[in-house]
Amino acid sequence: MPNNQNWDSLFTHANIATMAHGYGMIKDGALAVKDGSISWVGKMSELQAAPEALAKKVHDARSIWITPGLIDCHTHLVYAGNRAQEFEARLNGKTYAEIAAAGGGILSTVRATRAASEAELFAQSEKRLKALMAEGVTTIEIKSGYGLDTETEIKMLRVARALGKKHAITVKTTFLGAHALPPEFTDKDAYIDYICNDMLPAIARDGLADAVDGFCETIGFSPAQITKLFDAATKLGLRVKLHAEQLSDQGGAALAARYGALSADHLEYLSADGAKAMAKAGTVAVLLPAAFYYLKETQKPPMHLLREHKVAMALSTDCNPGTSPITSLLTVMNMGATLFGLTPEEALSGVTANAAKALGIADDVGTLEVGKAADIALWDIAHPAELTYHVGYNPCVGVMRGGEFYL
Ligand code: DI6
Ligand code: FE
Repeated sequence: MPNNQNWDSLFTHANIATMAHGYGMIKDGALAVKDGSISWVGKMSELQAAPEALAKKVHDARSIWITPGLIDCHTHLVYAGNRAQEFEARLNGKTYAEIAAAGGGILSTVRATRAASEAELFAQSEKRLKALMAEGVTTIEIKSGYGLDTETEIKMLRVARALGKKHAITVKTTFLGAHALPPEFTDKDAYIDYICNDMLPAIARDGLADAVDGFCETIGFSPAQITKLFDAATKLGLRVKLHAEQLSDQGGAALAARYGALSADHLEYLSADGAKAMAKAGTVAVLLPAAFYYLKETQKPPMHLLREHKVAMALSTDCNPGTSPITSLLTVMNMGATLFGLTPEEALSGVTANAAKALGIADDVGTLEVGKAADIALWDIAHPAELTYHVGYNPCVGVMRGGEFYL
């Protein structure tokens, strides 16, 4: 593409990891932005005129690295309260089952989330969002699932949408009514019917959910119940995804694949058949090493199967108050490497190109290619592997989202 256009801004002398096919490195590169989109990317030596003649604003990146803005594609970021005391009780010897029997666990977050006003819920969730954004996150998925009644599920999704309106971040929302059985129900089938006939139509009517998720597990919902949920979602034109094979092999990944799911998430107990089905359907594997870490799990996702069948792998925080109270996607990249064996290149693909695929927005974001949104993160690092290498150190020195500069 000729580069004699009238660009809005131009980064010069940058090291660029486009993330189109692995790192897609361009050393001493340039990246141009026009009307909120990437309008040119290449080597400095390919620029056809002096930078000042090509763009209104020129930013000399002085060897800073540029990557796509990071994408956190699986979070339960919107909730009220926290479960630090439950965490402490577990370290003092109480089991998760004992805590749940005493009214703790997911249901304690449900109580707090139901009791919180929309403004309180927004304020508490916003703090977590800001922590993620400080590390270059420009797109986030946020699930409901701590309301478990129509009113509170809607409140959560409205808060998620409002966070995206106020802040320089794209928010994709997911309806997770099928997260746990609410206290008003004793029968899981009856609750699934309530979701399909009441909650889901109301949420779809208001355009509050971009996708539908469920928790397929013995302590969650059965494959037959998830099938009902997916039928209802599909009828309403909503894409699906699934918490699958986290604690046992329920055949959830293959079920998700049959419905053309965007992703199947967790996958510690994924079978070879599940991996094959995902590969065939183009369903992304979303790996959540922080939940694995907090739960002190020992069974790792079968990386060899995912690689053998070429299933795209994404990485995400699973930010939630019970099993993954973490707001650092960079730390999750490190955990993906140290706990699951992802290479730093796979880890970075997992929070950019493949995370975009997991959200069905790979045409818009996830790589630095002409025509995609100018969502970019700037890093004071010498090599992109550093993003996976450090823990507790944030080298993010700037963020551009949709062509606007932040930080
Ligand atoms: N799997 C999990 O690990 C979390 N939800 C899910 O479906 C747990 C959420 C919580 O304990 O609050
Ligand atoms: Fe989750």
